[in-house]
Amino acid sequence: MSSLKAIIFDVDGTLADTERHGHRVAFNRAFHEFDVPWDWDENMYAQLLAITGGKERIRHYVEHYVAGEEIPTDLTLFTKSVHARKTEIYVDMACRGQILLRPGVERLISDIKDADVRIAIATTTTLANVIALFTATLGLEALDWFEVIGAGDMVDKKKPAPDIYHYVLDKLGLPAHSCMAIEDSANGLQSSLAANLCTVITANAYTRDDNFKGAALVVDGIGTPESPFACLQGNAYGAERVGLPLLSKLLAASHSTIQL
Ligand code: XBP
Ligand code: MG
Repeated sequence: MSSLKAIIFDVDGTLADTERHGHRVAFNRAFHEFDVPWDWDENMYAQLLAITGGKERIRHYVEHYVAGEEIPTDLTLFTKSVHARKTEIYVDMACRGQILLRPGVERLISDIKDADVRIAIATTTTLANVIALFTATLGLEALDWFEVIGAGDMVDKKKPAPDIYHYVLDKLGLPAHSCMAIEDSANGLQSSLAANLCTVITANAYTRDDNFKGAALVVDGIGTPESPFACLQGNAYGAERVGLPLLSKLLAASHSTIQL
């Protein structure tokens, strides 16, 4: 079994808390502009997060919560149009610095880069959102740090299907057993596990109660020197932050479990 060669990050909920004050707000603004009386509050949005992908989420909402004259006549066209506007709004919010990276993320990415371990992205969100977030938070040069960015509609089936991880592994040219995934949700974990990736979960308020069976470790964040992570499931080997030493130990442990 090989050592750790690449780390594949999810974006939404993992690298940044994008959902509550980012995507949710952008969806609602787009609905308002399109003159539909829909407003997703935090509780409704928590339920809708079970559906990954913005277009898929809008369609699901219309099919399950909207009735009568409020149902758009051409749902596919409506969904596409309102989602395109939602993306513009989200990109604008990210460019204005309204969406921040989670604590410890910048340090972790910098450590991985310095150690010559490869970095990639596997996300359900639209590529433009990822570019805007990284450029605004890490700077334009950060786009070069991510060797592969697998995003949105680049694959047919979004998470929890493994397609986006297969896509990224294929582009990296690496086998799953030499890579690790960092995720925040049950949908993300199902996706990475189905691609045979050893996975660490950095949970957040929306996903804390998800089922994380099969994760190598579940913590409540990357952790910083001032604010170490809380370990929610698994063996953190005494570490207080997610870093390369811990990730390497977890990958090695996953190999020995497979061999048993
Ligand atoms: C993230 C998502 C995304 C965003 C919206 O899931 O489900 O759909 O909420 O993005 P994950 P778009 O973190 O598991 O990748 O509107 O651009 O689709
Ligand atoms: Mg996520």
